[in-house]
Amino acid sequence: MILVTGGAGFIGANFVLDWLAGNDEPILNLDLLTYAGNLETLASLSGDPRHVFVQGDICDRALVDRLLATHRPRAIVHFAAESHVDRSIHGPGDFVRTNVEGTFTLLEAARAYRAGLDAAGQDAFRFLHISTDEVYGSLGAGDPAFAETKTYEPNSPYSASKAASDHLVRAWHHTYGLPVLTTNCSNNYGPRQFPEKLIPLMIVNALADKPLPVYGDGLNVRDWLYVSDHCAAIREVLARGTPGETYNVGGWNEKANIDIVHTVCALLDELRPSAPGSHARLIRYVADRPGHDRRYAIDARKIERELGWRPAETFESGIRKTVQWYLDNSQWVADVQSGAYREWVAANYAARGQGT
Ligand code: NAD
Ligand code: TDX
Repeated sequence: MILVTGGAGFIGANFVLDWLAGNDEPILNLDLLTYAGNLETLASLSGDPRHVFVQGDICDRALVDRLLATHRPRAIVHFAAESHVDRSIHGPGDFVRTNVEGTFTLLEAARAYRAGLDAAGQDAFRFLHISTDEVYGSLGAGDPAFAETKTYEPNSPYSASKAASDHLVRAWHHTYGLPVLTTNCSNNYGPRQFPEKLIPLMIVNALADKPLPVYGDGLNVRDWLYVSDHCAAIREVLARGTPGETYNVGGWNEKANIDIVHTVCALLDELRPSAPGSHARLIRYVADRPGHDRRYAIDARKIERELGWRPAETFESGIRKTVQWYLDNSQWVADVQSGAYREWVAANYAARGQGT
C-alpha cells in the first residue's frame, strides 16, 4: 500500500485513478476535502477495496501516526497543499499552515514510522514530495530554463510556502536519512482541474458566455504539462529515483497566456459550433496579479536522462482532450460550481463510513 495525501484534488485524483488503472497495489488517500478536494471525481472507485479514503488533515499528527501504524504503507506520495497563487495573495495563512506545517508533520510522522520498520522496510521506504517550478522564481525572456541546480527565489506566498516545504524535505534527508524524493513540476492541465486555474476557468467561463479575464498584458509565459504525463513521471521517480535527489518535470511547452486563451477559444469554436459567435469575443484584459512572475520554463533533461521519462502528450493533443472532457462532463462542472459535490459526498460516501 502507498499513502497519498491530497488524492481528492486535481493532480492527486488523476494520480489515484491512473495508479489503480494499471496496478492493484492499494492506495490510502488522506485528504481534508477543502474547497479543492472533490470525491465526486473518484466516484468510479466507490466500493473498490483498493482505495481507502480518509477525510483528515495532514497537520493532525495523531491521525497520521494512526494511519501509518494501521496501514503500514511502503511510501508516502505527498500532494496535499493549498495550490492557488491568487488565493495565497489574499489569504496566505492557510498556505503556511498546510504547505509548511503539514509537510513538517508528515515528515516527522514518516521519520518515526520508518524507525520502527525492519532493515528491509527502512531501505525500501520512500517519501515523495510533489512541488512546483514556482520555487525557482521568475525568468527573463532569454534566461535558461530552470535546472535542478537553480537557486530558490520564490515570489508569492504560495511559492514561498512550497519552497519552505522543499527545504524541510531536503533537511530531513540530510539530517535524519529519510529517503525523500522531490519533484518540481510546471503548470499542469487536464481533466478534473478546479475552475480557478487558467485553463479550466477559461473553458468554464466561455461555456457560460462569461468574460475571459487575462491578467496584465497576457504575455506571461508558463510551461504546460498534461496531468497524466505528470502522474507517469511521479510513478517513475517513486520506482527508480535516487533518494535525496530532486527531479524537474516539464512539458517542453512554453506558451504565453493569451495564446493559451486563444487556443481554448478556437477549440470551443470548432467543438461547439452552435455558440453565438467566436468565443474569443469574451476575452477581457484585467488588472495584473500582484508580483506576477513573468516566465517559467523547465529543463527536464535530468529525469529523461536518468529515468527515461518524457511527456507522451503534445500540447495540441492534451488541450483538445481537456476541452472535450469539460464538454463531456457538464454535470461535474455544474456540481463544482454549485458546491453540490459536498452533498454528493454526504450521500454517496460518508454514509459508508471512512477507512481509518
Ligand atoms: P489542488 O488544490 O487541486 O488539490 C489539493 C488537495 O489537497 C485537495 O484535495 C485538498 O482537499 C487537499 N488538502 C488541502 N489542504 C489539506 C490538508 N491540510 N490536509 C489534507 N489535505 C489537504 O492541487 P493540485 O493542483 O492537485 O496540486 C497538487 C500538488 O501538486 C500541490 O502540492 C501543488 O503544489 C503541486 N503542483 C501543482 C501544479 C499545478 O499546476 N496544479 C504544478 C506543480 C506542482
Ligand atoms: O483568470 C486568470 N487569468 C490569467 O491571466 C487566471 C486564473 C490566471 N491567469 C494567468 C496567471 C498566470 O500567469 O495565467 C497563468 C496561469 O495561472 P494559474 O492557472 O493561476 O497558475 P500559476 O499561477 O502559474 O500556478 C500554477 O502552476 C504552478 C498552479 O496553480 C500551481 O499550483 C503550480 O504550482
